[in-house]
Amino acid sequence: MGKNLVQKIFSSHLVSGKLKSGEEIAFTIDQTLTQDATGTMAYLQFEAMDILKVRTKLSVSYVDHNMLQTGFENFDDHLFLQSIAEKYGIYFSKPGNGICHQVHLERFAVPGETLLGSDSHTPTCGGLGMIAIGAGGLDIAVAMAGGPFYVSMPKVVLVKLSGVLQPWVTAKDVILELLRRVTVKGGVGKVFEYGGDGVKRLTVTERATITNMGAELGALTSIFPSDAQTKKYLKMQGRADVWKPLKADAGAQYDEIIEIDLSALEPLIARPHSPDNVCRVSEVKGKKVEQVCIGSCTNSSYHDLMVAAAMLKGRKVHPEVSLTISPGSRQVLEMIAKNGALTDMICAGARVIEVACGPCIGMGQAPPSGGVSVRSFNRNFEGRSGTADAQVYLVSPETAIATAVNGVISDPREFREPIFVKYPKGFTIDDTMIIPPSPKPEEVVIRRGPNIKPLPKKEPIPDTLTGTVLLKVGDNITTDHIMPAGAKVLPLRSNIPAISEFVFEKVDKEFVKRAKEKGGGFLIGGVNYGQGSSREHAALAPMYLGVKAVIAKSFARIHRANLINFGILPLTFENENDYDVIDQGDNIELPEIKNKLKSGGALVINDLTKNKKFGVNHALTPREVDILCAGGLLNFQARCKI
Ligand code: MIC
Ligand code: SF4
Repeated sequence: MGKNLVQKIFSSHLVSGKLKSGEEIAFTIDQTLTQDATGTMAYLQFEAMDILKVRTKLSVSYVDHNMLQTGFENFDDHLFLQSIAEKYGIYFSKPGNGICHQVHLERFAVPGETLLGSDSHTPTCGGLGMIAIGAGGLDIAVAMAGGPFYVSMPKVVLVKLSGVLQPWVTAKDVILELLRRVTVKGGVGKVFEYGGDGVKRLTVTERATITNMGAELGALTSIFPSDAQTKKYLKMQGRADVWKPLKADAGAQYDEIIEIDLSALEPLIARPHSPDNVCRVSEVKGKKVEQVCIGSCTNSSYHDLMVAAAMLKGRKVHPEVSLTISPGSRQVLEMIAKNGALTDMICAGARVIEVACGPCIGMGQAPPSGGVSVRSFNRNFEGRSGTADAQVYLVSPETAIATAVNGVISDPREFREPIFVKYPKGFTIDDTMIIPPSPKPEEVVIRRGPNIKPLPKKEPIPDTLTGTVLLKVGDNITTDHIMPAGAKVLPLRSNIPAISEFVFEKVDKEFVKRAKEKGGGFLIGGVNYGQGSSREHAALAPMYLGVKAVIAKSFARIHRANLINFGILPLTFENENDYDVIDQGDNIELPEIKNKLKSGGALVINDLTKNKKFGVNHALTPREVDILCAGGLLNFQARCKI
């Protein structure tokens, strides 16, 4: 029987398990990436493993998130990361070189290899034929130490593309269409493999926009074949030597097939406050906007910015709109600076901001109170922009620029004649902001600023867990709800005691006080609990506050793994109606938990306040049970050495 592309790459990297959906598999990791906001923790964890040099083919540490330096913390972290990279055999991409996913695609991605990154949008490199997966920092630390990555074998969905995108309809509209159909929880436990005749006309950067935002489907990853487009892109990056053809075998089997006719798509828009709240741009056009932002790891390629510049040439940004543009990499910025496109943007009145994540993670450019912000980004969760009552919409750069010029949400098809971007023969290549590891690692001294605090420790779980329900939340709670980001909180990523003060800040201001008074306890969640980012701080900080278990209707993959890695039990209701029975403030007990996890016995929760019992499931593999019983992955690793 023919293999699909996902099966091919998994089988060439398989360490254990069978490629049967739902079974736990372990596979080797060729490359890792970290970014600064998750990287400091990942490297503290790596240091704790006592290994002299990374054991991957390639590891890269990027600085792109914590770029505002309003205090010493972020710069200190950058220096820590640079010295760690020099010492342990890691390449260091300096602040200003670009957003990790964009730079990795340009300079490092290799078709057919595996990449694990401490950022949920790591699947971007799936656009170049890699199996690229986002995970918590601790999983990246283990991979850097040479350990395999464990995951439950996903279902493989073929997204069969046919037809051709019409003028002004873009790759962003393809992924928004998928989000409209599948929703933010529809991809959990799945990989989206793209195929069909429509694939061959999509460029690598268009493919990367689609795989990037596959993260919003909750998918493990997304992948495109490696073909003539891939070869062309790699050649333009001066890396033709790493190209190899890769595609599914004829007759390959899939668990599901989704068909999209590219010719039938229209410009789409995700309305507040979820990336799957999608409708046609034409349905909301005319709405007044205060801000438009172009950039983020979804849409900040050379192509995206050239289109934006061409649309702005000879025009002006609407007087009541603030337009920001943040290029995805220094390569892109340098090229648009040299060819004059940057001048067109500046003349039009755009605010050109740093090559970084910037407004996407609330690092500046918060919209005004109650303001409408239209962004070419991938997430529009409530409050993520830095303004609690802002209304954030997600669109293609084309729709965004049409909107910036008109001052109201606009359908780009009404703008003017289609624009064709002319490409030079090759991209401008200058890797001088990527610092290679030191040839004398023994001489490198790690620079540790005062904000970098040691990792908190967790004890093995006791036989019986008791405590109070500290908080009950609804469906689709994001990691931005649990552990907010933004300019104020992000500098505390290396300091768990300090960052813990902000847990659930935007959901319930009293949460931290309550958790401390009660000496920890439990959380109750709805479906898709913990969707969004890979930030392990959304598990680490609750762990620090004494959270013992989260009982939810279902979990997002990365967050579930992070909970386990930090010794917090992720449990699901056997009967979802019990969610309605249990309340915040109830005292509950999970008796003989350790025994039952080990022996496979049914887990029961005693709600002592309501005097009721109900069943909960865990779906933990034996390995995950051992990790939890040890009090988390670091304790577990220390016992069994990788
Ligand atoms: C995000 O887009 O939410 C982030 C910031 O890139 C996160 C990582 C983090 O919280 O540091 C992600 O997507 O994983
Ligand atoms: Fe950065 Fe935004 Fe991409 Fe996250 S989604 S990596 S914050 S640009």
